[in-house]
Amino acid sequence: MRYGRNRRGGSGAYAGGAAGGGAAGAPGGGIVGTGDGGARGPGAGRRTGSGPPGRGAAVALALAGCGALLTAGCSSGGVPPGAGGSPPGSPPETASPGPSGTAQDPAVPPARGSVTVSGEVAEGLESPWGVAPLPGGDLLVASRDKGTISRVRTDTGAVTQIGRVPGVAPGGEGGLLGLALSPTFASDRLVYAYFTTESDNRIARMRYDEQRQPGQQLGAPDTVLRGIPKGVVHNGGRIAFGPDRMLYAGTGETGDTALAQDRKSLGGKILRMTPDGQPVHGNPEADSVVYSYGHRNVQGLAWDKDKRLWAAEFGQNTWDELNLIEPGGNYGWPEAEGKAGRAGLRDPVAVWKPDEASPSGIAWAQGSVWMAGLKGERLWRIPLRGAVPAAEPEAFLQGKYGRLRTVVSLGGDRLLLVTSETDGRGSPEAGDDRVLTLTVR
Ligand SMILES: [Ca+2]
Repeated sequence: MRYGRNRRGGSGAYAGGAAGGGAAGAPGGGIVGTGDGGARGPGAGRRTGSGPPGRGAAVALALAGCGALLTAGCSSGGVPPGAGGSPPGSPPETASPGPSGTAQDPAVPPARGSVTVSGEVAEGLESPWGVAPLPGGDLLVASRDKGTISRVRTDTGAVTQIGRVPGVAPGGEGGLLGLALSPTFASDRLVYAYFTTESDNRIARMRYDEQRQPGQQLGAPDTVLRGIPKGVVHNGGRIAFGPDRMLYAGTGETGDTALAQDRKSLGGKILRMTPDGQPVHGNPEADSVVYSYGHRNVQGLAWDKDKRLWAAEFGQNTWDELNLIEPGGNYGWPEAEGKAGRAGLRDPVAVWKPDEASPSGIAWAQGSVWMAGLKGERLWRIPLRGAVPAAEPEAFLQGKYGRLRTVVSLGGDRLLLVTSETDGRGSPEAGDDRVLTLTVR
């Protein structure tokens, strides 16, 4: 059974599309940068398929030991035996003519991957953005424009609003954005949210009380960090707890490019803070939550099995970026976009033309980073050999579900994927937006 519309008329096999490591194409092709991945060109509507899938497609999501750390990437699940480096005495790579030598190294994923859409968890969602899997398998999903959080039952597909986040002022790319569960959610029931208000972007936490009436199950927000600059565009918005149980946030420069290099500003940064919103001891600068800078608009955060932090951000006209984040690193914007090779600036690990990506969420699974493209309407797989790509990025699901906003690891080979056709830049069709489950390799 195929769950998606397939305007390209494919066979339903979700084989990878064109590789696109960013080597081709002249920069500066006159594309208007939209920060959040602008709308497709005219006439690009998806073919209406054979109707929405039955609710029988809903699947149960076992959480395989990932607990509350699943918000944007689970670093604990699915680690293959022997992962973490080449075993001593492994054959030299020259034994393999391929680019990755995967046959000899179980820690490196194959050069070519696969994606199977295994189910549809929910449909009919309005401007979904952040997703947080709950212990037991249900999901919390944020509506950017409604400012509400809903619970999705993964056994029935039922969607129930649990509450509204007070103070959300949606507009442009702003609104209720990322969600994350407290690392001690089992005892404190705290849900973290990143959202745009009338004056700023901020992070607050609310207690989720399932004993109360639906719609009134969120306690009063406790703001842990305020003063992240807001704009019509480039609000960042992804939050996630890392393997160190600290809270990370990707922010944007709001269109005021100078903020990205201003280390006193919280805009155009990756932030690292305690669960209370305080600077973490050991951050690059004392008494600052700034962890890395020189970013344009970061909406993707994930950790690999070796606890490296990866981040995706939107380029302006030329290059979207996947970066390996080092504390204190300057990632270039606005001095550089893409790979500049300039002293003092950290180059991205991989780049894409914005038409092919415009990346929002990322997740790590099975040795690869998986990156959801908005304007690109595809899921990118970036197989990794340690800190570098093991092979060219590979595209999946191209054009099948429209704009893709959020991808979350469920551990092992399973991902959640959230579409973004109702965000004002898509062409929503019956059933949009959706949450899908994927099995990947
Ligand atoms: Ca950069």
